[in-house]
Amino acid sequence: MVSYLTKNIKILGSAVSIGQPKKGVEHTPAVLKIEKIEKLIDPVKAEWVDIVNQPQYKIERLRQSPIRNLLENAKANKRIHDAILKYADPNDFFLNIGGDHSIGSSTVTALNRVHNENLAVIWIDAHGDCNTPLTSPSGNYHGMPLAHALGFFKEPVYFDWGQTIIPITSVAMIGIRDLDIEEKIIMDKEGVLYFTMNQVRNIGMDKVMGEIMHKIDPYGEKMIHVSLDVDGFDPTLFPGTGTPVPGGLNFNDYKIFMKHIRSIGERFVSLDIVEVNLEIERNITLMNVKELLKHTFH
Ligand SMILES: [Mn+2]
Repeated sequence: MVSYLTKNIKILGSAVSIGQPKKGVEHTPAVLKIEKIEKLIDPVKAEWVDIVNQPQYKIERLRQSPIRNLLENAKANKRIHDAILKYADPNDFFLNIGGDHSIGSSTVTALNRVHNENLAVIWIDAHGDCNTPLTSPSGNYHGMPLAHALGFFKEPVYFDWGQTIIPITSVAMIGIRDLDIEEKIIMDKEGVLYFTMNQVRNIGMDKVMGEIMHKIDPYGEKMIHVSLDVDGFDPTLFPGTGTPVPGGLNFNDYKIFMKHIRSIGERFVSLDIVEVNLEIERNITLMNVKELLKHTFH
């Protein structure tokens, strides 16, 4: 079987922190570029293509719309969506380095276009990211990107960059352990497939992934994107993240996860790594970002 590892790997930085209130997460692409992660991934085939910056903004303390800093979020997402359409080639592997998870709505919808609307998505996260502007307690867009990409925003959709809606049957989530009450009601009503940490511990990652692949890719023909929020992992491994929740995934879980991903070969097409905030904690987090890259690309 051909592996995704034979492809050229394009790395895009999404230097965005506008989806949540903590500064620092927007600097991660520049730091990882200085750290030369492309050499660690593949000294020959991996290269940075660009770093997309967010617009100037001042965090809206008083929420002026159901989405805090609505216009700046819209602008940042459009820039990332456009950059992916510009740089992503369906024959390459596309690695997107955030930034907070607000970029997830534009990465999955843009990559869905790149792959002829044949993309399935595995979303690793402690949170549901399925709030709508009307249910979100905080108004922070990084808690809403999956709801947006799945078309859960009712009129108005607030902003739209020509994205395609991802079908709900093509999405699964792993690592969930902190859902807001109304968010959980939406996820259950709409039928989002998600596995909580309790389920991962009870039935094991091997079985979780078996069920996920069977559900989101029953005929073995979808392209697979992984949107990896490092808060899906345990905060002892990634303390440098904005909204940590105890009791997350470990590297043994990730190895088993990657065993399933490897088995789909070249249909593993893209990965987001988001919510790495090295200004909250640097040493352990940076070391484990590199560990994560090793487990993914070697
Ligand atoms: Mn997230």
